[in-house]
Amino acid sequence: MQESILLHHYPVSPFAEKIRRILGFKNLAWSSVQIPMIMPKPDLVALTGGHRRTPVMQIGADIYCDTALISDILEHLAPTPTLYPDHEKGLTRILAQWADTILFPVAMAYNFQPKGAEHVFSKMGAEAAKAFGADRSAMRGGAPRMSPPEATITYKSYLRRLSSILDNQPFLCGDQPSLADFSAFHPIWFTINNVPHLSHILDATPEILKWYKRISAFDSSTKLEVTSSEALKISANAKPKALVDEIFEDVHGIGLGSQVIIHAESFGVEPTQGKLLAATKTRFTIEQTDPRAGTVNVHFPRNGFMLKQA
Ligand SMILES: N[C@@H](CCC(=O)N[C@@H](CS)C(=O)NCC(=O)O)C(=O)O
Repeated sequence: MQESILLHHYPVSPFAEKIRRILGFKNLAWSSVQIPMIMPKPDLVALTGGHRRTPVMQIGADIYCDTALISDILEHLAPTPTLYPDHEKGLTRILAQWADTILFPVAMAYNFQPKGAEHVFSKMGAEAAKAFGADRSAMRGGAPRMSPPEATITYKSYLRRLSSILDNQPFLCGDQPSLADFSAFHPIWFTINNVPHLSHILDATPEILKWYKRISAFDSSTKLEVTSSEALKISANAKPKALVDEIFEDVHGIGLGSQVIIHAESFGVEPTQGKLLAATKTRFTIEQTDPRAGTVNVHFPRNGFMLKQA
């Protein structure tokens, strides 16, 4: 029997929304584990061994970090409807990566301009808002954010580019939805849902609003809430799944079985340490043990992550 999918996330996380919508698109049942928006995240980190970004997917004692990898795992679990239409596989991944790494920070710089930040923070209370600001600034390593005027003009230009694709087809890679749609959706979802008084930026691109409704139709609602301590018990009582036998792609000169450290290339670089079990052409797997989580396999995509000898 397939073990349940647990998504460790919080409601306002755009990257979590990307996965929630994909779960809806694929009609997969899942359980929600609410995690803190800022560090410390002791229960999440017990599972990941250090990685702190949101969301994280857990299936028994297998922990999947980063939405690029989570999307691949969901595709494997439920191949239809596909996220990677046959004729546009490369384009889908390239466009999804553009949306996650280029569109997303620009949209968030726009969303968090003072008028947007005030609105988001007013729901949190002063102390929580201060802690959130300090956490994110530490996470970015003090890197400056785009100024509001630059973010506005750039976001507008990116929206026009997306809109020009949607003039001729219902989804970004053609007649059917693909990963590219879910990646472009989540930053725009944040604008519409969390800073609605700034969503007039979308008025100039009505095709995007129509497309937004098409993606919103994939219902991602979930009924089961699982606490983070229950999630730890689930991993402690499970065994990681056997790894698929894939070619070991060693570009570092680090052998399987070595103690390694893996961390994101940029922002949120909290490392995970453990035993390297696999380094395939697309992913790393590390075994790590925690007194509460038990022995788990933590999986990362290769793109965007760095591996070192511990
Ligand atoms: N490349 C990552 C990016 C994830 C990301 O930036 N998530 C944000 C939330 S939307 C985050 O981790 N924020 C800090 C946190 O939640 O601690 C992915 O695709 O999963």
